[in-house]
Amino acid sequence: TVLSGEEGAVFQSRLPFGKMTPNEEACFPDISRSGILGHRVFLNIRNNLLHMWVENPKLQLSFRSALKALPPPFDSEPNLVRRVHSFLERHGFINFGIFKRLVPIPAKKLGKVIVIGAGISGLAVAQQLQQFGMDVIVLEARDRVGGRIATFRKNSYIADLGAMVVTGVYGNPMTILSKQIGMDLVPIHQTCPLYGPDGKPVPKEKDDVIELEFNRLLESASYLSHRLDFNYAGDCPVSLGDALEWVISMQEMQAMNKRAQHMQDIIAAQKKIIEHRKRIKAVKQTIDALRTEHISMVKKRCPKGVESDTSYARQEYNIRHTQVKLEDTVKQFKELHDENKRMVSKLHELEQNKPSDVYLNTRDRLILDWHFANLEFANATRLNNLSLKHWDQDDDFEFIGHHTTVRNGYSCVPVALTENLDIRVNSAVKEIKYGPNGIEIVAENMKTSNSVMTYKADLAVCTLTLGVLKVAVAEEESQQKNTVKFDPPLPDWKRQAIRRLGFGNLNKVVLCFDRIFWDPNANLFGHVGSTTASRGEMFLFWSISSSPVLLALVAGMAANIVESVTDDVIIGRCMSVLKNIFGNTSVPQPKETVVTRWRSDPWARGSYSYVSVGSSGSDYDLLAAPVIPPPASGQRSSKDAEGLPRLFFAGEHTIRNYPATVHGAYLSGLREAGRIADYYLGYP
Ligand code: HUF
Repeated sequence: TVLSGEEGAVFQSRLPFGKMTPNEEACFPDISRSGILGHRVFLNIRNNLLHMWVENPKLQLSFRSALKALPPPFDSEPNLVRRVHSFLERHGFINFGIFKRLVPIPAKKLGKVIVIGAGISGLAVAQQLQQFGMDVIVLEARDRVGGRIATFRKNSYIADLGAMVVTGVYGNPMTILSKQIGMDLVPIHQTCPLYGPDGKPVPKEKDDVIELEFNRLLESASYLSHRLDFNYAGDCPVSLGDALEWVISMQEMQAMNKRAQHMQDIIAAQKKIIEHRKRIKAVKQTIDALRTEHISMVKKRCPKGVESDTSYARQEYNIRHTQVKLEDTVKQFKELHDENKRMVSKLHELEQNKPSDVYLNTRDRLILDWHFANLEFANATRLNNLSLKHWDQDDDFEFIGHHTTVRNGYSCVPVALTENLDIRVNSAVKEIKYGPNGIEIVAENMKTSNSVMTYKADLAVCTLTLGVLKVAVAEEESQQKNTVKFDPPLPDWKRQAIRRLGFGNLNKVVLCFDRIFWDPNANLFGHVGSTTASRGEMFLFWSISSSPVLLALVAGMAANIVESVTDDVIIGRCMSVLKNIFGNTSVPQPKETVVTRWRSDPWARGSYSYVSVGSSGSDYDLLAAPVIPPPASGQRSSKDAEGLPRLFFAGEHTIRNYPATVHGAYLSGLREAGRIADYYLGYP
């Protein structure tokens, strides 16, 4: 219920319902200072407007229609309503995406922008700036839009080669886009049966136990980092992988200690039994002696009246006394004998319940490795590359609600976002020159080789992937021929952040069959690899299409290795994994196949960013920060132009709270459009 109505709309917009954000306070200093009543009026207007937009995102929420729909008394302050409306529009809280316009975009353009890259972030920033009245051109090196959103379509087969999952519904801008665009969102059934290296199903109970252990290991690693501040080994920052292996070796040591303790317990129990048996033997000897004595006494017994009464009484007393002693000793013997039995059975029990001398046996370790592979998939890199302290710094910003896939292919989103934009595909940017008076972009036409175009504009938005930026910086430093050259070179703080933050890899193998031979009710199934090193190789299969298509994931170390192997070999590997699970005769030859190679892709150079060892969340902020050109030497620039940023950055690697995602990239585009408008169009 919290997630519906006005409160739901505010939650969907990632804003606090009853509070102004720091950004709002900065943009509305008068309200911020005005006390509780002023705050209430502001929040009521803001929340009402958000509600109107979220309820009907297919239609522009114009200032006029908003004012008309506002309940009294909030409609009595049109000036404030106008300011709140402009604020929400500029910062991408309302009127974003694809919707029917009520107010036409002004014909007179307010400045010229080049957007580099037609991925989701480039398209978002271009759409926003165009509706703010700027003149926008998008330059894209590929022959298509979408970048790392890429859908394979052939006959009835559909498969996403890049982004595939909309991770969470509430707060996700993709939820609004899905209402505007025909996105066929289908929730994923998260249950994932596992098959062992031998192809046999891993029992659910076993899988649950190992998953619990996996979570415990992660908790221990987090404890090491956040409670014990074990984040450096000497001068070197520690990786998540190091910490996990360290905790595992501690567990192994503990297992060995437990086993040693157990052996000692057995030896102690055996010693006790030996001592006990000695006592039994002694008691037995006492019994024998007493019995002999008693028999001899009885044999020598004189009848009454032969001796004196006193002697007779002593004789009878001695016989009786010996008999009692004998009976007591026999009783003691029996007790000792019973105790011996108890001790022996305890020893047997101990011997039979030997603790394992290893923390995990080979099979269990491989199942644990499967979970590590899954984590390597989520982070697009080996665990040894992830910063122990910061790898999950964005966890608190995960959206709630189910995860969905886009059944009609994710590319429907970037394609829809091209509406009314001037996009030049096949235009590979080679040079980005920026100065106090504007920018100049040199782009090569990929279709007609050697044909070069120069574009001039007031500013540029660079959405080149972090992988491409890394290559550009490395080439610049080694003075190699540049893929993309920045002129002047990017400032040192930017270059260092580019170097520090990680850019990972993840690959997919698409297999299109003529029939389904797997469980049609499961969206996922896992395959446990036969070695730790190969744990990421086809470790997970997805079945999310309405046609018989399987998607195999190649993550971690295997993601890079696979890129140097031919398609035939990779498909062959997939087929042998599937035949191992479903049987030779059940698995037909695929009709179509695709293998991705995101690291080798010159326009991506990897899959998505991660917080590498030595990096932190603040590197995302540095990557987002615009660049102000150094003052031009010898060139004249107007006073106003000096100190004005000309180079802006968007993309999944520039958004600290939502990195490595489509929604993050999209939000980074909205953010930059707001920032550019604030600089170039003034405050609303
Ligand atoms: O690469 P982009 O799409 O980056 P983005 O906008 O930050 O979105 O756009 C950059 C553009 C491209 O179009 C390039 O061709 C172009 O710049 N370009 C140039 C150029 N060099 C490059 N243009 C002109 N001149 C030049 N010189 C790979 C991947 C990603 C995800 C998943 C799986 C795989 C295999 C599943 C997944 C997911 C998500 C998911 C990440 C997003 C990415 C976003 C970036 N996923 N995200 N759910 N991603 O695991 O939300 O399931 O794809 O963050 O698309």
